[in-house]
Amino acid sequence: MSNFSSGTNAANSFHQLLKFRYFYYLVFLILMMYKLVHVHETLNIRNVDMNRLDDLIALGSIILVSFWTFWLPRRGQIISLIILDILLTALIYSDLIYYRYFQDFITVPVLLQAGQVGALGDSIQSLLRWQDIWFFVDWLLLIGWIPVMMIYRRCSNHGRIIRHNSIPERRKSKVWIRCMTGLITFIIGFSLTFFPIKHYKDTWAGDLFKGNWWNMSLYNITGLLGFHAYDIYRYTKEHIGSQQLSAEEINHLQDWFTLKQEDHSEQDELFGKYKGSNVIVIQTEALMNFMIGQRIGGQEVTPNFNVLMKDSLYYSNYYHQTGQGRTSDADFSSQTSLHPLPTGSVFVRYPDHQFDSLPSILKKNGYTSNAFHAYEPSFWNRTLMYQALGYDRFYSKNDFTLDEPLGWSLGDKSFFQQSLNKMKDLQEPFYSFLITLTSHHPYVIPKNIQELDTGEFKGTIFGDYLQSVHYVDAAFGELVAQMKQEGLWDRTILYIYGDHDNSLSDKAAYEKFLGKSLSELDMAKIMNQVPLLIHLPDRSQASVNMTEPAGQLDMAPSIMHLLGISTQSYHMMGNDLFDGSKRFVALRSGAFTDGKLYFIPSPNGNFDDGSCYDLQTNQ
Ligand code: GP9
Ligand code: MN
Repeated sequence: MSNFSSGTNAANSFHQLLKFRYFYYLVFLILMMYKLVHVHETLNIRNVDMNRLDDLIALGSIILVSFWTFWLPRRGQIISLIILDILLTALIYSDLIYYRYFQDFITVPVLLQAGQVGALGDSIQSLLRWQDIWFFVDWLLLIGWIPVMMIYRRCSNHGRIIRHNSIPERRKSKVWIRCMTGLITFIIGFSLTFFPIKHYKDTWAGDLFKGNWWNMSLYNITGLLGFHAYDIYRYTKEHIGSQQLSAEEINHLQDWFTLKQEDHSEQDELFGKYKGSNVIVIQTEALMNFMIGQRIGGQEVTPNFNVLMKDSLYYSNYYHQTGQGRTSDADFSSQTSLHPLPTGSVFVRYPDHQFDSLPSILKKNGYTSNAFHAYEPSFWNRTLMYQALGYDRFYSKNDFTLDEPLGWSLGDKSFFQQSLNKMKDLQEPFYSFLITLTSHHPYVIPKNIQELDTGEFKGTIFGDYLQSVHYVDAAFGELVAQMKQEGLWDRTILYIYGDHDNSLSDKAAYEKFLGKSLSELDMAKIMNQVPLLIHLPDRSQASVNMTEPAGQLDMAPSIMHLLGISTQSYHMMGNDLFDGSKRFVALRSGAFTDGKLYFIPSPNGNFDDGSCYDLQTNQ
């Protein structure tokens, strides 16, 4: 008898529990939390102790996507939670698979660029792990649960009694309770998400949302669901409702390009002189112009670069034209001959656009185009952007052996060596774009590879900068030696430039290093000039110092000139360094120079408040 009554009690409690909508919601929260935490651990993203509030953000974001289910009747809520579970699981798991391949998350541009997901192709199977079954364990339980519930409902007559008891007053009060519960749940979800994110932003995360350079960093702040919400917001802001150009504006722009072409000549003897040569471009991290040819304590800072100059064209008034997109802007403006954006990076904001880019144009002309950079492929959204720029392949960190770990990743010496080894298998002619990394801020390299005596700069970041540049310079030396050894030297154009400044703007350090006081104009030049060196296969133009102004936007049209490829049908804003046309170099800050004048904009953005210098008199 007592067994029977305890059995009935248990059945009743079970029944009560099933009626209790919070029960389902709680199960949903636990399942989703488990999946987010599990995916986070599986990803093994280099994380930091700073992220102590991640779990709160994860919980808050699950609540934010599901709070509204309280506004539905109980059955509606249960069905909605099941649908949400299926959708969120699919999203989380797709992200995991995508991450295993690309070290990035799925974003709106990824979904719109079908090729990107398609690139997984045959690899998908190899990306699945048997442990992943844990992501779907609730689906399996659900499949078992549905028939149990159907049998239970058939046997139980409680449902009918409840229906009889539902009088309008009670129904009204239930609706009211539902509304309030939904609202309170929303407030809890919002607080759990918003306040920790704000805390990160106010402490270590700073300008991440403005810079937006890496999805992984955003993820570290927002969590996975927050990242997707932000990505949708970012995409919508950029693409929907944005102003379209009128036909008149398009014509006006087209006229500008036509006019520019009229000024452009393809008749000189250099046009096409190096037709069919390989091209290796090296974009060097933070390589600035001020220390080229300089010595410290009698020792040359860039001895190999200095030797190379004797064999090459050197541009002593070459400017970086980057904005907030830094390395990615230098890359973009050099490859497409277009200005980067005033805010953010083109790589991140417009990877779905089409560009007249050097790699794609060379490809059309029979070249094999490849990018090499031994870092995370998703950094600066390169995986996506390098497809848009038309490379055949992007060799990222995953394609290199980390046999010289240095700074952020692989040391430049090994990076060059391994890149050249990969080029041996490429069909010639090839276009290879290499981005170095060792001389990245904060410039510290281990003692055992420090070969420069930085004297009074020892122990300062400025000294560390010179030291790391000295290392990169040694890497240039090894690169050239290997190119000569492999017979590449005489059939390859080598184009080396710096990507941007070193972010060290303390005038006193430059004055001490250069041994003279520096004016506003001197400092403007120092912070914006990076070196450009072009080695031509036949050593013609050896030891020529080009003093006319030039800039990163000039790379694509100039290399095309040497290879004899017309720029007529393309949209390029830069100068052709070899056609003898007048130069005009505009920096992203609004500064500009034509070789006679140098304009420095005012911080207030008002043109009239800027300073304009006569470069003859420096007045
Ligand atoms: C990392 C490298 C650095 O891949 O390009 O970018 P930066 O911080 O110099 O813009
Ligand atoms: Mn850089």
